[in-house]
Amino acid sequence: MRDAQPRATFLQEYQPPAYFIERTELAFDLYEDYTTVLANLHCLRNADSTADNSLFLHGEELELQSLAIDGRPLAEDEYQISDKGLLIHRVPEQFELSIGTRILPQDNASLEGLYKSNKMFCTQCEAEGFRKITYYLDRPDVMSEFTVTIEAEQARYPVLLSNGNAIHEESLANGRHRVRWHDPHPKPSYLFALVAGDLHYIEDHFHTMGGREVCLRIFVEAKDLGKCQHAMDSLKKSMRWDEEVYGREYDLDIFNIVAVDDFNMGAMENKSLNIFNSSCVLCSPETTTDAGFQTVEAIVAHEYFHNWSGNRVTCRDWFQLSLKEGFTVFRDAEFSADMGSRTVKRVADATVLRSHQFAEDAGPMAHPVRPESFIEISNFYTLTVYEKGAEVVRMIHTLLGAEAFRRGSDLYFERHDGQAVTCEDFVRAMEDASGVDLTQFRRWYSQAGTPLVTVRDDYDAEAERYTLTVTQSCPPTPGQPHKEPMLIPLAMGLLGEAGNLPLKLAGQAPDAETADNTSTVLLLSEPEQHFVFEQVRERPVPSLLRGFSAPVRLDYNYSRAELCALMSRDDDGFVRWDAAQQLALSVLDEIQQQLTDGQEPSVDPLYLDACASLLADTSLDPALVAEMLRLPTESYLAELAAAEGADVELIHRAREALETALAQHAESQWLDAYRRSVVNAPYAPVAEQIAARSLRNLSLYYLACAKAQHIGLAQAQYAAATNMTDRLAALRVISQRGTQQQSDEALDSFYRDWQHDSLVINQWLQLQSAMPGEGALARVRSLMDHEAFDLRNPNKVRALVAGFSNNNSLQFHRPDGAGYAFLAEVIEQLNTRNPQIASRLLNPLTRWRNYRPDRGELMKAQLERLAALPDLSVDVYEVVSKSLQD
Ligand code: B3K
Ligand code: ZN
Repeated sequence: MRDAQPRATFLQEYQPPAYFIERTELAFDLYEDYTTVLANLHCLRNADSTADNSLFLHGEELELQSLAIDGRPLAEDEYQISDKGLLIHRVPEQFELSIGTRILPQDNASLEGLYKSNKMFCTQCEAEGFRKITYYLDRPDVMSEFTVTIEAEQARYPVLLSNGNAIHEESLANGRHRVRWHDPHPKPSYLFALVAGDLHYIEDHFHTMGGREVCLRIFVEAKDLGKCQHAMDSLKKSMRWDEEVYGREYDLDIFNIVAVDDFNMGAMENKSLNIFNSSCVLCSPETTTDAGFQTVEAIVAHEYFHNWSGNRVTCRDWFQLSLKEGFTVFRDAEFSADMGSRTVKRVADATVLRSHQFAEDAGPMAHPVRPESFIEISNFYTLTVYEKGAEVVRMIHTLLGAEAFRRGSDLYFERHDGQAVTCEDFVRAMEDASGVDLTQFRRWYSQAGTPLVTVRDDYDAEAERYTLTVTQSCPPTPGQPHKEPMLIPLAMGLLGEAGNLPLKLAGQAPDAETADNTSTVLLLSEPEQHFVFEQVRERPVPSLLRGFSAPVRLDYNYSRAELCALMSRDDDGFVRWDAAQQLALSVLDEIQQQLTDGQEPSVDPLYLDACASLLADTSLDPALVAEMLRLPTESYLAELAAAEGADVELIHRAREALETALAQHAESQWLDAYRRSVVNAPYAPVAEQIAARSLRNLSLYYLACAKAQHIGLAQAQYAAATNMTDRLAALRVISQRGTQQQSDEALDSFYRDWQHDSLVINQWLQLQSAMPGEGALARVRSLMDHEAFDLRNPNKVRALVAGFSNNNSLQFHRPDGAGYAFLAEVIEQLNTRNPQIASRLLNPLTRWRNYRPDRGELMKAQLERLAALPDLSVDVYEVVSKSLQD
């Protein structure tokens, strides 16, 4: 148990800063065994503040070496140091504060603040990492103009980078050199960055719409220079797209990206010096899958878009995190939709929402998009803040329409440029520009939990009237027992025998919006509402929540025949996909029941035939077909079964039975799809090729499920593959469905071929973490001792450890609890070294209440064991203690 319980911070307690730091001058001296930082801070009292004239600066793990105000060194009784920071008892109205500190980047395993990754120095300051570099007002509403001088040994660190423009460079006599950077845009400390290393770059240029010539560089280790082109292309596309869609132009002459191997998340939007996890920037057809290429494009775009939504307009405090993250995720999702297939992107995002964010909303860490309190802000970089936050912005877009939304975003950027603002400021700009009242809509920011929308219908054939009765409710979440109704945009249509029907809502004048349209958006605002459609000549099938128009659970009692109709004929791609998923869920339910009753499972031929005809329909987008035929994951099925206590073995057996039935029933169609979706053109990560490969590789998987002899196809594909998408897909099939010998041989040969490439080997680790069979845990444990594994590297931990606990449901939930004990062991090892990663790994254990009591108790026991650790990090403490709360 920790000695002292960490304290929560509350949104309600927000106070403006008592002092501002108008200019920040930093001088870094980098050495192998320590680094010195000299900070000159030009401080000014905030005239609006009523606080006293003491000054508290955040600071952690720093060794103070000097402290002076306006050149006068402070005596020891003039200040006080704690493990949280530095308190100076009295300061003037305006002064220059000089602070000398010494830090140890080479020992910093938390990957927060200044640290070393391989041989380079780099930084990660969001959210509160800057305080590990120097004493500072490390809060986003203190914005300062930075000048940064970096000095280091020239041979080891020929490249020295920071934000803004390089304004001075000099070689020093002792083999060292010095570079000075100046960033003209005032920014909060979380956007500060520094990089020093032996780096090489590719360079390109971008002409902005206003005529600025921007020099674009991507810095990597020399061996990776050949893997930067896709990121560069993505950057240029993002810059153009932001000009075209949002009218946002880049505002400096330089934009740099640096790839770093040891990084806690995907990337960081530091002003003009984005730092990326190398897995999110490097790619080549030989080493990277289609999904990898898409990730790079999306993350490059996301970080670039932050230049406006995050940097030019930033957050007042960390409770407002979704202001920049939700909006920027919405922006990058729209960018990806424009670059590739809109429906497939929407399906992918809805899948993440439904299988992971809904689970978060239903679990012990549930919080609103704008949280009201936190113990450790790093724990709130969540799917709720990011993905649900993006859905909230998307709903505003739906409610306002594209044009008014753009007027709203223009107003927001213009009104708040250079400011640190709140979610409320964003919503108000949207309201002011559109005239739409978003009063009730604001509850999406303050209420946690996933609303449930229940739809019932009635058709009066004589009156040709069709009535939908829609109710909404939202389950209680921690600290929020009662919820108010939300404003929910429910996009819908009606499907008839010959296609979608024209809609005529009673009481609504037939205008251009609805008269000839087959799609409309119903606004739900009450606990119960009725919507009456007239001149409906046949009993329709309702096509609901088109395009996943709101992050809600939808309940309508579809018959299987109705789901088949939607799946094969509806106009809306998302609804078609969703119908296929719901049909699979209903069939899986039935199989589980059969298994529970001790019967042989028998699969409804309606489902199998619908899948077979889908597969045979070459007029459809192959990517969407593949997504429709992919069965829900075991962990998602476990979430759905949470209310009655998920039975992992039953879920697994039912899913296997359905997979086998689908594989065998449509074997000839799978074979045909496999053959016809071959891509003969040279590899390119474009929508058409990606779609073909995705259907082809799914077909390969099902073929191997249908018959052992089809492993031969996978082996042939593995041998002939010229890109990583096809190679890895074949290896996955061999390792999951082949014999022990086939699997071992293929995995060994892959390792021999790719051991020199750490990112490729991460995919090899991840693939093995999900391998079936009772030996799975032993395999994962032994891979942790493999030369390819490194506990310090988050990518490797995620691939192997999170891969196992998230994607290998049956083996992670072994009846003896060894899977849980293993995870807790790794968390314990990382707890003090890298608390952020340790805390993230906890996620599957927080779900202990969702499982049958035998497993649930074993999971809980591991949480209790962790809770009792003497040196529990704040990060882990928060998640463990909230998970154990009644
Ligand atoms: N803003 C960063 C995330 C920082 C996470 C800090 N724990 C990346 C992004 O969302 O763009
Ligand atoms: Zn972001």
